[in-house]
Amino acid sequence: MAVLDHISSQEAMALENKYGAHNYHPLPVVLTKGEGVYVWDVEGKKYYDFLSAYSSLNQGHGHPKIVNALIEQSSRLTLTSRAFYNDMLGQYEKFVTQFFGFDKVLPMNTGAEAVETALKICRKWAYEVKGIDENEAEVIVCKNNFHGRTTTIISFSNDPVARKHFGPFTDGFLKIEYDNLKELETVLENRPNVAGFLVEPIQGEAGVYVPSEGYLAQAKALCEKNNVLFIADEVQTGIARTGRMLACDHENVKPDVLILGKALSGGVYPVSAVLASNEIMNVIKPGNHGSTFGGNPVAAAVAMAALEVVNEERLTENADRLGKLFRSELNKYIEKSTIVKLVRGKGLLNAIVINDSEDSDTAWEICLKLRDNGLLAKPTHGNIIRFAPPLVMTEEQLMDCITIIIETLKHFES
Ligand code: IF1
Repeated sequence: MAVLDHISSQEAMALENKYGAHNYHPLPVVLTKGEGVYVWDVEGKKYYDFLSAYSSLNQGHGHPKIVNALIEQSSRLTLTSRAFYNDMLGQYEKFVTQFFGFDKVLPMNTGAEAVETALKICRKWAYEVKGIDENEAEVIVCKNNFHGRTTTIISFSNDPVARKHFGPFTDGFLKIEYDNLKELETVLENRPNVAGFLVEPIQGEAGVYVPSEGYLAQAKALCEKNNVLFIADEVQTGIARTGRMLACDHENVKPDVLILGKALSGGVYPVSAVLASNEIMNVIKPGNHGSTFGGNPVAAAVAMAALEVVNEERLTENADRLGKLFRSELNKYIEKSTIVKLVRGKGLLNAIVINDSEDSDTAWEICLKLRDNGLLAKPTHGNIIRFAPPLVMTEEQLMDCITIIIETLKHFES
């Protein structure tokens, strides 16, 4: 089939609506090009991207260094499967483990696959190292978590839309309240078969919910005391997004098991990873786990380039500095606002809470108006709007975006 080189927004949306499964409700805008912090729709209108594909495009759209890595590697060798060695994987494994300070990495493709991988490693470690009886291992998770879409992962979600009619579910998960150390301590003390604690350092889907200061450090200490693995899902919060390389770095916490995805490839290619010590990772033996595409040479080349860009362009510092500016400018506006309750977040992972009922469509209407005014963002959980621009943004661009956001919000003030 010939691909049309021009198609209108209406035509593109009609095609998706007719031929695609209806598993999303996108903002009506059809994008065709991206560069840095900008994207363009098929009619040529330019926007600031304030979602960055859910924090995947930290390095910005079309970063030349990452795209070149993709082009060069894909014209030489794309895939070997893990049935054979390739000349890129080992180099990437050395690079990524040294970059994050772990002994070993297990490469996968999507965030959900990496979460599944971490859970399998944790269970196997529980039986073979910790000494829990077969099939008795439990993993603690938090209410309102988001870790992906597989059957096991939705088994411990409490989002009815994500779960309904997908059962039966996987056993072995204990749900506790997020940001509640007391409950974590109680469960750890009363359940001897707990093997791991899986946690998002900031809950993204729940509405960019930042836990109390000290939560991660104390949770890690409680896990250590009880010989339980602290498993950090940094798929969304990792790779400079929150103003540190990892969100756990804010509290100097080193997870036992680290899960990465999204911006590990700069949004260029699906690349995810699980990192851990030799003691933990060595429970995995040939045949226990794998993936056809996991650790392929293109992923290896792209991820190395994407991580180099983060350091070369000091994206961590930029996210930290611009994030503070963003929240302080918005807070000045919120003081006098009736439509916005608050802004929260860390680095350039932020959200505003709209002063309206959970089921109102105000946040959606605001996002439509933001789009008209040249900025793309998406509501989460009804009345919350997430703001996560690429980290390559300049201060001048951010100030321009703040003006757009504030001018848009003014339309909705009563
Ligand atoms: C969608 C949210 C973001 C994640 C964490 C694992 C995964 C994700 C912490 C799975 C994925 C996504 C997927 C996306 C929406 C999105 C999301 F709104 F649902 F919460 F980013 F904020 N761990 N998050 O956030 O990674 O398998 O998708 O690669 O469309 O479902 P994946």
